[in-house]
Amino acid sequence: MRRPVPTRLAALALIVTGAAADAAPAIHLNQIGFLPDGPKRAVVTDPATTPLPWVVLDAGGGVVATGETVVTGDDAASGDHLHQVGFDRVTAPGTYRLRVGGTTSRPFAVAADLYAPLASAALNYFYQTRAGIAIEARHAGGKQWARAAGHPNEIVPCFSGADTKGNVWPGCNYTRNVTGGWYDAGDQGKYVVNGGISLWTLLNLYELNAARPPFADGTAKLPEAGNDINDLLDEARWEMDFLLAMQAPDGARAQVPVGPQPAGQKLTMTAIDASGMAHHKVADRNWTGIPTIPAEDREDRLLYPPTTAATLNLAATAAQGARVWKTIDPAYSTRCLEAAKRAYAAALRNPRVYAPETFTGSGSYGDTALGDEFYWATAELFATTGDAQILAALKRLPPFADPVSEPGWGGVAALGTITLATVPTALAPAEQAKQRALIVAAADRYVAEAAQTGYRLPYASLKYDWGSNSAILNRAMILGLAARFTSKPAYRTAEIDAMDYVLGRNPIDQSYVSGFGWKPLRNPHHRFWAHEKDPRLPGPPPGVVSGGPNSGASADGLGARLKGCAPQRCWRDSIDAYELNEVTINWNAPLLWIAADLAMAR
Ligand code: 9MR
Ligand code: 9MR
Repeated sequence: MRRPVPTRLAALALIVTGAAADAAPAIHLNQIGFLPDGPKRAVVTDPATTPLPWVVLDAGGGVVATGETVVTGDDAASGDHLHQVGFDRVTAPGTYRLRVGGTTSRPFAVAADLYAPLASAALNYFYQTRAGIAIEARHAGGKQWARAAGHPNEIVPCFSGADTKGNVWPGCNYTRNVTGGWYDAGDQGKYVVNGGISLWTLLNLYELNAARPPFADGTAKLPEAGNDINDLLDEARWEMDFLLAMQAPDGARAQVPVGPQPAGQKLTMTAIDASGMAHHKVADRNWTGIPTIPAEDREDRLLYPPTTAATLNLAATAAQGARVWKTIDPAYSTRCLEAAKRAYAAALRNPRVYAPETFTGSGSYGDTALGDEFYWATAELFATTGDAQILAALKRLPPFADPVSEPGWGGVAALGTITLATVPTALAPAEQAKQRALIVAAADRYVAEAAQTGYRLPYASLKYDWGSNSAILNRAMILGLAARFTSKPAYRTAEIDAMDYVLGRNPIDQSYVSGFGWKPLRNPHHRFWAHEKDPRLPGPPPGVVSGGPNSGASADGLGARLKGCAPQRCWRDSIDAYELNEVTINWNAPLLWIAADLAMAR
């Protein structure tokens, strides 16, 4: 039969699709490479609906593996039509390239020590974000990152007077010396909520690997290196000291809103006994400009009112710290445990003091659902003390049996579950096994999600929130734990899938980590690493992760320009894009955890 002569329209369609099909496929992969025994996957953007041939070439151009892509088709998260390539069988260390159709990828490594440099750099971020101490070139990786101490001798009073909504705060009759700690992010606020999960993540990395913890003394670039104490713990203590300092003294009184407050109305204030509570944050009275070098911040620095959430963050991390430092520094351990118990009692006495959103100059980290914070603190206190009454209370709290989801600053139940699942405690073995099963069940869900996505990401939702990369990295932590508890390789594979995405296997070929990959993060929202605004200032040091795509970005000009983006494309490498390109301690902490986990020989 003769083929029908194409109509003009059909001919046009042929030309159009033909032109698209002729466009070279785009290859997206982890820009730092692959572990020899690990999964090796690339994602290819191409309109072809049938498999494409691929080859892996070694450094000399020799073909070491061949195959055909798997067509996965249209992908809503990226807006792309996709194929996947798997070349796990290339296991020999070396430098390779992947060729698909007419496109050859940039060179990538297959190497066993792939993640050690990333782990070190991710830890060094915490040093470089320290407040109260001069940052030295020899520890910071170069003189461009050296700076004078920011906010030294930070002895601060409580906020008093009117907030942005005209609520009048009485202040307090004491000051606190809160010198030190880590700045939160691109801003120079220091927040107990968020400091808590960040510190916990570092301490957990230590505790989980207590037999052979990463960052033995002298292996990291830190002023404390050589003090006979593990360097990860040295860094963690910088924040632990700060959190301890945020605790209100005995006899402290505060006027605070108790319980949820009707939106748009003045807060109803109640006088409380705030002894042992933690102040929510110490921060600038007004937003500082960009850039602002920490030592040149001229704003008032103030203690903001105590909150239940901050108090529970202190209780949880100080209880965890009491365990970790028990034999290393018994006096410090005792101090931590006493602070934890005081904080816990204070939170029980004042369970509904929420952070108001009525201040300016800093983020609010507001949270009115504190069941998870109570659970986390209770779990940590039980793990440290073995107290039977605390155990009884713990078992009555829903997260003891509820499904686990990845942790975040406002959702910390999983931190308690992880501690119960991993730390030797007075919990019966069968009950510890149940906690592990909750983690494995969450990991199973994430593995299943990865299989549904075009980029093989253990995150199938099309909602990419502020800090989406941290949700993905925190899922990777759950996956890494499941890999430890079981022998199923799928968990480690999905953990690596998450890292592959963060390091470049995404539609915009973006390594979201500074200094790693051929297209790294360069212009975070940061007041010192602000090279984009002032050429005399540096860009970010290596090892800093961007918050990542934010499909809800809307508050600034850039947000408006991103309207309509496919979720994984809602991102720009711009210092102005604070909703999607800030960096912060609670995002770098899981980056460090995963990089160290993948770097560890097992
Ligand atoms: O720079 C601020 C950043 O560190 C915070 O994460 C963010 C959200 O709280 O706010 C940023 O400051 C912006 C402010 O909220 C609104 N005006 C523009 C500021 C950024 O230039
Ligand atoms: O990480 C926080 C994110 O979950 C919130 O949606 C957002 C707005 O409230 O605030 C983020 O936290 C910022 C904090 O408020 C101020 N320092 C920088 C943090 C990261 O952008």
